[in-house]
Amino acid sequence: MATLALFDGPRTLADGAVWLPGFALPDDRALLAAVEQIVAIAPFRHLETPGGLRMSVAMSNCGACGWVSDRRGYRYENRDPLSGKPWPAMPPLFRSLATNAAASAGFPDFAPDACLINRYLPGAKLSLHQDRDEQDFTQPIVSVSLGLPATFQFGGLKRPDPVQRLPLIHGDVVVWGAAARLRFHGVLAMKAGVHPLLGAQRINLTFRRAR
Ligand code: MD3
Ligand code: FE
Repeated sequence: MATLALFDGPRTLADGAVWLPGFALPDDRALLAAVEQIVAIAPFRHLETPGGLRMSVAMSNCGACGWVSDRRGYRYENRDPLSGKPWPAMPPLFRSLATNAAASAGFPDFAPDACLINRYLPGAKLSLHQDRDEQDFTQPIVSVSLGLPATFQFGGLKRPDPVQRLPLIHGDVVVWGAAARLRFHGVLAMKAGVHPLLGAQRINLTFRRAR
């Protein structure tokens, strides 16, 4: 008897951007349990932008270094500024999911040292931006979406370039490398809803090689 396929193969969204619909579905419960363990040590917090605004997305990190923002700027730090302790280790499942996804998208050597964990409650958004705080832009970024659906905005290499809208749902993984690596992107304000596993939230994991 045939089983239901959870993952129907990579799809190219744009040069360098590969969408793996449902790639993380088999691991969703284990991923969520690992997030809960991480945020018990390094809680979600609303970072301040260099301009003094409070981000609507709440963030934490795991791995050797983590992304932070404050009045002094955006950067990677080896320690959680809230506790002064190293960020929680990257769980083996996170690392294997990210490296397997990257390999499926044509990046066999991806070795992430940072995982930023973004939590969106209804109303939270991420304005159009580029990810430029990493050392090596030849390394991709792998994103994993869990929970409520989001409308992702995928623009060009300049802020005013036209923006595509893409629905990202629970279990989707996208690998953003090569020509897509420095494209502007963002997330529209989250709509209210309830996801059967995560409740009224979306969690996004972004795996990066920061250093
Ligand atoms: C395209 N996060 O944390 S993931 C971020 O859903 C971020 O939380 C969003 O943008 C989120 O920086 C989007 C998708 C993503 C991540 C990095 C990219 C798309 C990207 C880098 C280059 C191009
Ligand atoms: Fe980003």
